[in-house]
Amino acid sequence: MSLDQKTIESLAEHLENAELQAQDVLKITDDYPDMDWKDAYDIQWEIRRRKESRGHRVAGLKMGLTSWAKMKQMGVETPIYAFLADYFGLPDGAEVKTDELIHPKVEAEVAVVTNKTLRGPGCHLADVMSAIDYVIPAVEIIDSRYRDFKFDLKSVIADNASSSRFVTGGCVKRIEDVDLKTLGVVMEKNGKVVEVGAGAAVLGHPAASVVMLANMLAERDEDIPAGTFIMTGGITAAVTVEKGDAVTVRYQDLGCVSMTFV
Ligand code: OOG
Ligand code: MG
Repeated sequence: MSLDQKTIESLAEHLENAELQAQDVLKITDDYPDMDWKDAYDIQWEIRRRKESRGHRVAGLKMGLTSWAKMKQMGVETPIYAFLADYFGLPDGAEVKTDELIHPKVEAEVAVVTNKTLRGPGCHLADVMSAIDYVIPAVEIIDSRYRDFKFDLKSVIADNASSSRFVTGGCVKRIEDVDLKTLGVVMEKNGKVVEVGAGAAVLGHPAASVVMLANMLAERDEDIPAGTFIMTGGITAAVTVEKGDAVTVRYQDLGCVSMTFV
């Protein structure tokens, strides 16, 4: 750890205010080039603590930068995790309030819901497969608080991995009725196909993303509680959206998730 507790708290406040006021900021490593990985996650966990202390609940967890398309787009090559606050969640067909966001992008993801505690280290694919109850189509709306969506890994971890909104929809299926690896997705913006992909883009299999999450959380002596909603990471590159845009993502055998930006 290279930052003291006071600095962790003030950086958490700084980044959370940027989120709440939809105001971009400079990446924090510009001012704190020596911060380490633990500092970065400490800031994220402090943002989580701040929200919970105001009565918000954690709606789930997410992994980010789990596909090559995302890593290449953002210029970083390590997956990261973050949390989802209750007010991030929107229903299918939602009107997303663009004025509450800085420069939103959408990502096609598959989410899962667990039914057992998952704890690393040493968590593996079979543990995760036997702990997933349901698969839910989900579209994440990310919104980096950093100017021009430019950051390095430590800055983006501290910024809760750009988490901002997510929309669930389509049909929920039991894990045994879905092949997560070959699951196809088609993203359309204003009626035109803009991205296509399959589940295997996420670390070879979306459940591998949950394996990694359990093992990363173990480094902080945390686990994934039973009943956790987990978004496994964008399958394709993220797509920029603006006020007036309509987005639909079609999931093979799982229906669609749609939203408009108002
Ligand atoms: C970081 C968040 C990435 C994903 O699914 O890969 C993410 C970012 O690209 O801003 O949520
Ligand atoms: Mg995402």
